[in-house]
Amino acid sequence: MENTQSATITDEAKLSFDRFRAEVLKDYEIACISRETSLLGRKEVLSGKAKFGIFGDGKEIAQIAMAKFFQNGDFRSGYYRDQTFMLAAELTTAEQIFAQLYADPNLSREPFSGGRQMNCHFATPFVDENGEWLDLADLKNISSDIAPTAGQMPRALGLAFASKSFRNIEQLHAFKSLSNNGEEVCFATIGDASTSEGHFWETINAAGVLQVPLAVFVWDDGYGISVPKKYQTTKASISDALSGMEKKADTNGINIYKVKGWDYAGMCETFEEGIRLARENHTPVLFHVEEITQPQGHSTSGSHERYKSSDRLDWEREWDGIRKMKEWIIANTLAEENELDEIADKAKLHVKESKASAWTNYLNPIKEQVTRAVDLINTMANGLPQHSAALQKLIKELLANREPLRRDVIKSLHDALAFAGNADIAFWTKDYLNDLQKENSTLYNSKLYNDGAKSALKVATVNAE
Ligand SMILES: Cc1ncc(C[n+]2csc(CCOP(=O)(O)OP(=O)(O)O)c2C)c(N)n1
Ligand SMILES: [Mg+2]
Repeated sequence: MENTQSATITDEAKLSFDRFRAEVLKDYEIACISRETSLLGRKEVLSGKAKFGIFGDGKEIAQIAMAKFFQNGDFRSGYYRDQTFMLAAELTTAEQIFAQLYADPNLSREPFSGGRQMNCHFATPFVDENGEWLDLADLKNISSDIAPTAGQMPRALGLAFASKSFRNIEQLHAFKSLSNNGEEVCFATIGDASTSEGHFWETINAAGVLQVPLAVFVWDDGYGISVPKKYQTTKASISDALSGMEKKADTNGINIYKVKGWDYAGMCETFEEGIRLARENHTPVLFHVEEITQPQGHSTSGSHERYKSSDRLDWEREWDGIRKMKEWIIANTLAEENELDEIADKAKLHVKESKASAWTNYLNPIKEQVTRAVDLINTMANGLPQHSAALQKLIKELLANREPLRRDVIKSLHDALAFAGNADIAFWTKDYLNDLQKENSTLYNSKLYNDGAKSALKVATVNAE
């Protein structure tokens, strides 16, 4: 009898160890996928396939830990660094990140904004196509990212305050699809430099007074673009600067934790506690995630080698979160180096394939336009011998462009028509140019506002009497 019991305990212990190990290795894989996405993403911009890129390299491990506590019904109100969180929460794929980088207007490939937003600006829908609320209490929700830094803070406060209202106001208890008795937490993310903004301070103060389920993660990589934090944060530490707002047993306020951005196990433990208290008691929490890096600098518009010392660059390499996680896995005998290298290689291949597929899907419709435009210009060249050479030159140039944009097709058609004047043979070219202009306008200019049945723009006017 005794033997059977101990065998069962051993089996269970082994099972739970296997599950733990699998989860850690999966996390390591996500970190590698995210990093490779950042590295290849930057290359795509620098080689001209996208206009601008901003990525989440250096923040991978912290965001994987954060995603573990993000539940259905929760909201994230964050900023452009959160690609790893999105991958870990299974709200995006590497392929979608590339589709957005290329500004693919197809919503099934770029579901966040259909190519209208800067890259790494995420969103999930809150309403269906008729403007009716989705079952938000059963979904992981992302409030649309916006470019003005710290702009995510007031809306994060509002979302957290909504949960408090759903819990405390009886008339709201009926709205089960919007809230599960206020059990939701709003996860807000912000960079160290943006904590200097008024929106941040007002939000933190209001959260401390109102006692709302808000969890703020400060990704402290020490810089706001090229400006080091000593020039913009009192005591160069946002948690020290905020310490007077810390909640004590008999006061309101916020819980404040300091963690290290490379410390996988430490962050998992600390986030678990802070988020639990926010969810259960509506005590706001701020995690000051220190010692985080940005291996490629701020964005594709600059080189951090120009403003970071070589000591700082060496330190960033040494304390890279993925490197530290790898060391931790090996030190805890969860896997050996070669297994981790295999995971990293597999991740690289996955990202390479995702990138290629996103690019092909983005380019194919444009290539079809090129074929049609070449056909039409060719017909014009045959019918207008005096302009044949010039028109053939346009065709040659368009075909030589290996990565044509919609704009290049439009330009070729436009230039071709300039030669044709009012000649009858230009009729179908004009017609096609017209169609493409309409199509492009729908692709990028529609849906900037709610254009559904409940659009504010559809409210009937009441004329003054
Ligand atoms: C309101 C506003 N001011 C300035 C900018 C330009 N800007 C974009 S990112 C950035 C630095 C942000 O640094 P930090 O908050 O530390 O975030 P990090 O990029 O380091 O993660 C600035 C100044 C902006 N987008 N919005
Ligand atoms: Mg920063």
